[in-house]
Amino acid sequence: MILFSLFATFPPLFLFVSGGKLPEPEVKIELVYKPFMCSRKSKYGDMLLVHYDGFLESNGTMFHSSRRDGDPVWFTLGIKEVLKGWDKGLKDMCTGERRKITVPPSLAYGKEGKGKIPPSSTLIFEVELMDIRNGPRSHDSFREMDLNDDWKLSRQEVKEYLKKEFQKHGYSPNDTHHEVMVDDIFNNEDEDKDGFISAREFTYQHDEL
Ligand SMILES: [Ca+2]
Ligand SMILES: [Ca+2]
Repeated sequence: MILFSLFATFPPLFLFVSGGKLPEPEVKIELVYKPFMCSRKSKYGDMLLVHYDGFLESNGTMFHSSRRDGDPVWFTLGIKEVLKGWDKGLKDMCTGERRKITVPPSLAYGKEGKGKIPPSSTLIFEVELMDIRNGPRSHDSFREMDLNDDWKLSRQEVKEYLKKEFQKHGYSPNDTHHEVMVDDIFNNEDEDKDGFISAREFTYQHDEL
């Protein structure tokens, strides 16, 4: 249900979250580096680009490093696209800031663990925030997409937006997938099927938000 998620092409590493039902433990946040300039802080709905190293608290093993393994990762904060511990631990962060967050198992991979993560693992992440963008669901991105300011999005406007976003990430502007994506988006988002996505349809459809 995460629409306008252009960045599905940059799959987040942690899609599945299993958490406890009891009072949720907190994420411990330690500031490693705070940049002098901070014009904007991360908030729910923003898209964040991060580099991170992940360690098991138990023995210090590094189980993943985006720096070592390749590219930084884009994700949207606060929509459960990543571990709960990330949604909780990476708010109010400045571009360039570095944090160490300690995530209890219930906000990470729970009792089962996953892959390299043993059951009931507390995880430590050293995260550097590289960039913040308007999230797909923000008021700001709606205004940005609505080129003629009529408070609804036409197919053309959505297509323009996709083109722009893909170009930013180095894709060809003539990618034929755009048509398909626009179809998909309208199938899901245009609830009353009037051929436009209204501000309301855009903003409120998703239960996750
Ligand atoms: Ca419009
Ligand atoms: Ca509509």
